[in-house]
Amino acid sequence: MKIGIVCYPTFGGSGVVATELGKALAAKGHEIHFITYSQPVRLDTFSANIFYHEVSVSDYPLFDYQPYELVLSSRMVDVVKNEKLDLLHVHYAIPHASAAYMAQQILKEEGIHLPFITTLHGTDITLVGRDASFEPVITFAINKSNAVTAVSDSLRQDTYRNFKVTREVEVIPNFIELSEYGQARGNCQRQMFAPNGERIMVHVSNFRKVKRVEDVLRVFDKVRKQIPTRLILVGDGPERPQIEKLCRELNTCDEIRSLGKVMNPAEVLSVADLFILPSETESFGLSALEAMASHVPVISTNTGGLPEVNVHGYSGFLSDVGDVEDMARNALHILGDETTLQQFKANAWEQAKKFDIGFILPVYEELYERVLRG
Ligand code: GMT
Repeated sequence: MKIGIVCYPTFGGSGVVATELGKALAAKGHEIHFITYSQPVRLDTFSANIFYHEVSVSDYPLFDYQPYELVLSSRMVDVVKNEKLDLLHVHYAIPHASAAYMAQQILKEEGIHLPFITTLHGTDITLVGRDASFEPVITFAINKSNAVTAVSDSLRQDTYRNFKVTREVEVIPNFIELSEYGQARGNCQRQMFAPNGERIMVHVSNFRKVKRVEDVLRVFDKVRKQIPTRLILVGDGPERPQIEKLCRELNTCDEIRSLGKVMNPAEVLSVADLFILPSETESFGLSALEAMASHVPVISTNTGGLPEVNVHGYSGFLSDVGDVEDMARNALHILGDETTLQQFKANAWEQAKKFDIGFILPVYEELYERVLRG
């Protein structure tokens, strides 16, 4: 099949999932065309089956806001016609689903049938998309998609709850290429972060409010008072200054390493003992799955799709949003003795196996074939 993939090319989970999906489809012989405003960060391999088409918005002085969505639709039309694509798969509804609908209508005028599939990832439904400034367009674009998928059952339910969606939303969970994760990866070594054999906690996110990174620091502060532990922060975003301020207040800066945006978090995760994700809402929690694939148990909240990924008392623990006492208690239980830690590490890996791309890729292929059959 010739498939166009539209996504955010950034470090965010939706872009990572879209890129990894495209890479895996290309490896199976499909021709994949990424249509994005810059090279996707995880598009780091050469493949004869992968093509990249940049969406470039020119800066005309009339516009206070550049009409990206129109340029995207035009680019979709151009690529579909010239590369003879069979279908488009758009990741994150805003504005990709409505841009795809517009492209579909333009192509229809020219006698070209272009089905498109929309994958909902989370904040497009649970936060941003719910806003009245987006809601009617999102509802329309979801209903007009030829197929709609959500990355968890929780997100599927949120979609029905928040929007007047009249069509079926299928759940296809996120996935990982298990072989790309594991212990002792790249140049990363435990001694770099924990020179005296301390335990290592890791948090990976885009440092937006929804991630509650302050809770990471508060849990870490409680844990390090009982067990020598170091914290590695991976990622960057608007909450970073707030986090730096809090680590000074808690006097923990010397025990925290902030690595900023990291191209391959698997390397950092390979030296970790515990992952922490205290999000306010999380439709899936891809970073938690990446941790588990690296044999790292997860302390997370019980919100959104997280219970579908992290199994309470097995691959880690789930707590109510904001309950840092409970998260710290659970972290101390896991890190407290070597036998318990090794058991949770093994369980985390077992749980991650269920999301291996080998199981999920055929589900997407079957969906594409079904959509093409009409
Ligand atoms: O977590 C983010 O803020 C980024 C966002 C994205 O769209 O890139 O992540 C969402 O999609 C990921 C991939 O499907 C999910 O793993 C995340 O849980 C989801 N984020 C939220 O729901 C907050």
